[in-house]
Amino acid sequence: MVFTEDKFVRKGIKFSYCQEVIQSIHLFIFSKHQVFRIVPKDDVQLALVRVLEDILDLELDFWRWVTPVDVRVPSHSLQVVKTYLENHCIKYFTMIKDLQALLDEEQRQMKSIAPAGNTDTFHYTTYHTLSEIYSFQDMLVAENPKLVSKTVIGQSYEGRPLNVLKFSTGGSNRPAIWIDTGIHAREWVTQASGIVFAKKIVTEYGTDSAVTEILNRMDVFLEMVVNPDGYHFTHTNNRMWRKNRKQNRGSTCVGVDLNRNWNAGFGGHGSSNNPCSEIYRGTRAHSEPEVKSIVNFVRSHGNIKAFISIHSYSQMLLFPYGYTRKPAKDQAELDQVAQKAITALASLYGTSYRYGSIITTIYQSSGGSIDWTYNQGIKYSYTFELRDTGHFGFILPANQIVPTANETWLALKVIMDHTFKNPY
Ligand code: 0X9
Ligand code: ZN
Repeated sequence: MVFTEDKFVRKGIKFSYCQEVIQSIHLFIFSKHQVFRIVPKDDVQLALVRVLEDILDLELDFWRWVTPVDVRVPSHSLQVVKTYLENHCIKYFTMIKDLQALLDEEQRQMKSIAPAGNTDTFHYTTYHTLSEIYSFQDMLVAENPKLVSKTVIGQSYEGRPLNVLKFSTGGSNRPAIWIDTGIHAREWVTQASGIVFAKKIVTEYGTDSAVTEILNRMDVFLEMVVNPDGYHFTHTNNRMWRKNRKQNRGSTCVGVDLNRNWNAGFGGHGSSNNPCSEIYRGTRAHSEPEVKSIVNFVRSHGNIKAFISIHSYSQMLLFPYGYTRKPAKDQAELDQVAQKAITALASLYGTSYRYGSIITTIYQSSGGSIDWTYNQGIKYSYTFELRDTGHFGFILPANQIVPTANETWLALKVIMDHTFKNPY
């Protein structure tokens, strides 16, 4: 029997208790789910691993599709998958022994912290709910009215506001840099890093010469939660959710992969037409409001010079293309800037990144955001895959948020500075 909040209140049971009960009814529990790292030795073995993806009963969740492949295996499938891999002599090991234990720790950490009243006391070292992020944005705007403003560029599928923070010291329609985080819901370190970047911009304006010079001539736009419905869902129902929450017609499977929905090689290899797939592209390019809102914004702004979209995990800095092997016409320059950016990133804590075009460095993927922006003429189009390389994967411990954001910020500044110094 499902109790409503109302019934509990009427029976005089404490609201906080009933909320917990209601949430647990819908919450996915990942007890004894394990994350395997599978290391196929050649393409034949890789193909054998990919076969597992089509056996729906196994309910596997691929965290990384390329070698080494990371996959979450529910407890009921552990034995079958192990036997299959062993029978085919495919090497694998367990990266995460009990996923739920990591999630419990993540929750414990989040709940141990009281909400902050301003952006100085805000807890940057923890993960936050969507409403906490929205209130962070409002606090930052209220505290820095001359520098920061909030633009709502549209509404998500479920009607949530798509907020973009604008950092500007004046002028009109100045050349601009776009940064987004959280297009994939479960990549929590990205939304958390977006918060840190926002605070850094306001503290470094006037104290850091590069940031000051850039902001004296250019604007910065930051969308911290591109996929708010998905993000909310990761907090309330399923921590491992990736897509948006579109109710797909003719299917019981929910969600479109917002990084397969752009009009750049839309429908090509590395995307799926199956609504149940994690890389489902949607019915047509820009069908999703979360994507269409950015498309409209970029088009109507008309003066965006760098577009940086931030994911996790794998520690990579990528540039176009993802849908074709054809090298981008600015490949040499993009490559050089990427190399400089990852060198700056590594200078802080030694974190090492790979870099290169999407298709040669990670995998072929069609309908991705930065391929579209690049084809629109935004030369400095980049994608990051933040920490780590798979030890914790999407469940990066909260104590790594600030170090991750700090090192990434150095790389972002290299790209921003290069954009500033190389007008086109
Ligand atoms: O597959 C993706 O969308 C990204 N990897 S993730 O594990 N974060 O999902 C890679 C993005 C690069 N591809 C394009 N921008 N086309
Ligand atoms: Zn992603």
